[in-house]
Amino acid sequence: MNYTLYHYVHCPFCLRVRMTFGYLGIAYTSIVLPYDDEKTPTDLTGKKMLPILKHDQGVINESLDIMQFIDKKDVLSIPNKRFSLEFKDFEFILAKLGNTIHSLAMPYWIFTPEFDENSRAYFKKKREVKRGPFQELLKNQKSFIQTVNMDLLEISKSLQPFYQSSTFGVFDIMLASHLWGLYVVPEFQFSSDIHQYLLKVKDLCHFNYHQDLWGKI
Ligand SMILES: N[C@@H](CCC(=O)N[C@@H](CS)C(=O)NCC(=O)O)C(=O)O
Repeated sequence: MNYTLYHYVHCPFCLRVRMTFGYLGIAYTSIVLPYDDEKTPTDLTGKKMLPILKHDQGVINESLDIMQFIDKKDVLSIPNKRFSLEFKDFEFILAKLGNTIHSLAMPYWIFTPEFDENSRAYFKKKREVKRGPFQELLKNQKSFIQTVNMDLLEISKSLQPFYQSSTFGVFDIMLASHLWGLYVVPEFQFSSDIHQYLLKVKDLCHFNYHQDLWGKI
């Protein structure tokens, strides 16, 4: 099976797919799209939303559907887990955490090498509609950091050493892909237990955040 993944480097939903590919040891062609490219995703799926997986029989447009599709041997038990009560609770925690992380990281993501002048302006304009001016996000940074730290304290208690489990699983992929974005925020510092956890996940997933930008995959 040939896989082509269209993705953004900063996007946590894209990162979870990349981590899954890495964990399962499956090769794929990586295409990092500029954020202001509306045509490519719309031509593929009818909407501008990544990640998109193109495979031999068609295209898939939702991160969890993609992960489930490529996990042919059901190593991560995604179909079983994703409709459980436990999963609903986890998604709720993740949505809250992700929202604060986005407010902290977005003003910095746009200055990473993934963006050029046009895609930066496009991203900022689009995201400021929902989130408010990035200048304000930066001003409110302290309170976002406090919120994230409180949430991370709770999450730390659930690491056994993986999320609510002694073995690595899909929750770890989903959690780590959100947390990874915080490494670009200079004012934020991970506690050493969360940092060590993320390095473990990185290792298991053979994951290198910038690798796709360097074009080495
Ligand atoms: N439910 C989707 C969410 C994907 C998503 O939100 N993608 C964002 C990037 S983080 C996107 O493509 N946004 C495009 C835009 O708003 O222009 C999934 O899990 O794949």
